[in-house]
Amino acid sequence: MSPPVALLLALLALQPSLMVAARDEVDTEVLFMPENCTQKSKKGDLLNAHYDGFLAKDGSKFYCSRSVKEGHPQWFVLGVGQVIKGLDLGLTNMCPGEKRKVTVPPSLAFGEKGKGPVPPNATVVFEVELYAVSRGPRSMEAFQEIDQDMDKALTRDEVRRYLKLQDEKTGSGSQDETFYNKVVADVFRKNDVNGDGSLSVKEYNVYGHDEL
Ligand SMILES: [Ca+2]
Ligand SMILES: [Ca+2]
Repeated sequence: MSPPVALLLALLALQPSLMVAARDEVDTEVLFMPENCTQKSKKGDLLNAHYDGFLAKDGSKFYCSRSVKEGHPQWFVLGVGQVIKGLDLGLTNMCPGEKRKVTVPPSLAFGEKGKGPVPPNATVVFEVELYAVSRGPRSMEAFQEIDQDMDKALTRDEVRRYLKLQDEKTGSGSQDETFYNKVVADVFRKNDVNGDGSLSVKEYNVYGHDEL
C-alpha cells in the first residue's frame, strides 16, 4: 500500500471519532458583551440568570424562565449539576450583563430519552442573560463574610446585604429591593432545609466546594 493511500485510510478511520467528539461539545456564541467585565463566572459561583430554551431542529421554545417561578431569574451554583451539563459548561467565563447563545448536544442536555417537551436525542439551544455572579459562595470565607454577627447562621438580611455588596463591588449596579427580595427568597427556598429562616454552615455548604 502506497503511503498516500494509507494516510487517506487513516484519515477516514479517524473521522467517526472526530464526529463523536464534535457532538459532545457545547457551542457558545456571545450575543451581547457589557463594556466592563469585572468578574467572569467559574465553577462554584452563584449565578443569577434568565434563560429561554429552544429545540435546535425547529426553533420551538420549550422553556422560558420568565414564565415560571413568578418570572424571576433563576439562581443556581455553576458546575455542580444544578442545571444540565451543557449549561454548566456553556456558562463558564461569562460576565454579569452578558448574553449568550449556548447550543447543547443531547448527551449534555436531556439525552436519549428527552424530558417533558424535549423529545429524545434533541439538540437544544439556550439563550441566556446573566445578571449576577457571586464569587465562591460556598466557601467558608464567603460564609464568614456574609455572617455579619458571626453567630454561624445566615439570616435573610445578612444574605441580602451581602448580595448588594457584591453588586457594588462588581460595579454591575444595584438592583431594586424587589429583585433582592426575590433572590433571597429563592436562596432560602433551596437551602433552608429545616425551614428555620436561617442558613447553617451545613445548609449553606451542601455542594462541597473546591475552595473548602
Ligand atoms: Ca448571622
Ligand atoms: Ca435553616
